[in-house]
Amino acid sequence: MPPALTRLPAEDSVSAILDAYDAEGGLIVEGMFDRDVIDDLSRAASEHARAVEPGVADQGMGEDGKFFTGSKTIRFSSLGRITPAYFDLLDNELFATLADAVLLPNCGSYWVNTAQVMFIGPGESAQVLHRDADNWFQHVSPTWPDTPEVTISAMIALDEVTEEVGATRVVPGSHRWPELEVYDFEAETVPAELSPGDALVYSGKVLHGGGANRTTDRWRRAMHLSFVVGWLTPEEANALDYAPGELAGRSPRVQRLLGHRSYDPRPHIGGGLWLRHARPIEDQA
Ligand SMILES: O=C(O)CCC(=O)C(=O)O
Ligand SMILES: [Fe+2]
Repeated sequence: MPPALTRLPAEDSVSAILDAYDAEGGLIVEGMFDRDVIDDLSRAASEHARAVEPGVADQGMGEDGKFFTGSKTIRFSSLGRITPAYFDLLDNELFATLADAVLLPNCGSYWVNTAQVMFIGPGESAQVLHRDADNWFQHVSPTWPDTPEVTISAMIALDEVTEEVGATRVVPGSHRWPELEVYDFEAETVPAELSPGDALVYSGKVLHGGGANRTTDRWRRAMHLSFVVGWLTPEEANALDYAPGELAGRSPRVQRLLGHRSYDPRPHIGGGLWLRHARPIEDQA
């Protein structure tokens, strides 16, 4: 097995965290999210999960889609609809600092790609190894392996996440492998074991996948939150979850992350490309 992923406390320096991220393609940040925010999300997610059948999040592809998302796994999004603690998660300062450092060299701003509860059920098999940036394959394929970073992800523990219940498996260093398309199901992986509030923060370029749940009666209770550069379309149509004005009391960052602000390419080029319309647009923060 390759060496375990680097684990650093959230209080460590941003440069130490970014160095580990660059070197391995991901790391574990301990205590990244406030415990009260995590407890709130955990409660709301568990309650909502009772109404969700395992395997229904099949990417609209039936059995073929479950190959990726799991047939014994509960997944759902639109998390701001189940608890406002989600907005606190989006305002997390350390994740903002890391995402700024990784993504802002390549965009004027970024937004939420997807935020999903991912509860891996007893007996679920391991997810296929993949790179999250392959969502935008037309960007990744011609530029690999020097692909500019377009997405950063976090797997956030809502409960103890052990290897046995299906901790995310990561192939450290695979963000730099010369070959993009790797179908090696035997690749050497390490599990990202987490306590509540810890996060696996990883590059869209690193190979990883959900682990098998080898228990008969316990769930892998975690969630995923990822950002993508503002010039690419996210996996989820997040903006539709909130009516116009509904995010007025939230921070400008939350409004932007959820698609309630225009894209401004500055400082890379020119100015905002939007025009004044019949409806007032937001002032730029
Ligand atoms: O459930 C996990 O640990 C990882 C899930 C994942 O990587 C994905 O669905 O893109
Ligand atoms: Fe993934």
